[in-house]
Amino acid sequence: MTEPIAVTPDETDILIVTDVQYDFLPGGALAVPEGDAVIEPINRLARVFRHVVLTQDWHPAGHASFASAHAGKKPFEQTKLDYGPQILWPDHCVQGTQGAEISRDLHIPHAQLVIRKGYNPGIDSYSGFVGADRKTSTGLAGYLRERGFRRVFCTGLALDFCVAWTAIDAKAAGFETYLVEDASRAIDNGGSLARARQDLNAAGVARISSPQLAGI
Ligand code: VGL
Ligand code: ZN
Repeated sequence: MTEPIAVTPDETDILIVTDVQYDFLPGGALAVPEGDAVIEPINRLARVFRHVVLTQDWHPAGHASFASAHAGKKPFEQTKLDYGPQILWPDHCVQGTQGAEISRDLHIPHAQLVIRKGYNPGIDSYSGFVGADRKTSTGLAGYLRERGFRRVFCTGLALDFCVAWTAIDAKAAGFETYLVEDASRAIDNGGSLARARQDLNAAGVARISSPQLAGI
């Protein structure tokens, strides 16, 4: 998509900033390559959007998505949980730790909601909307609907996991959904970025870059 998109700070547009937390930034437990490159474009976008929601990966110690919780398993290997296949990660974003904090370099004092996700010990949640069991809702779709938003613009970390799943679920919930790629970076493990882009296209999420947004 290359046409400009008119974004005025419209009452029906919302920016979602996913998981810009120290554990996903350089030096963090699950550092996303160039993860810190999202901060400047997100700050620029946030100056234009009147409405912003943040998500925060928020796991209890010993979470089922941690390789350390499965004997003999290493990070980035797969296992099977009750709800299906699960990639195993290094311990990250443990509740109350510094690594789980949202970066102080984000300047979004007007953000209106922080959705925490992945707090259920046995269920991962890449998406800001629904857990990996595809049943446990965070309530975000209801919140956005009740406030009358129509278009959702997704940014943050990581493009191929939490940002992609959040965008796909936003679209499935009925919102016109955009993923702003220059305001996002990927883990890209085992072809995950190419797969995510296919899934985003198939879902009808528009992949855009922030210069396409008029007024940014
Ligand atoms: C994420 C892996 C595990 C993400 C969260 O924010 O993309 N990825 N937990
Ligand atoms: Zn996580």
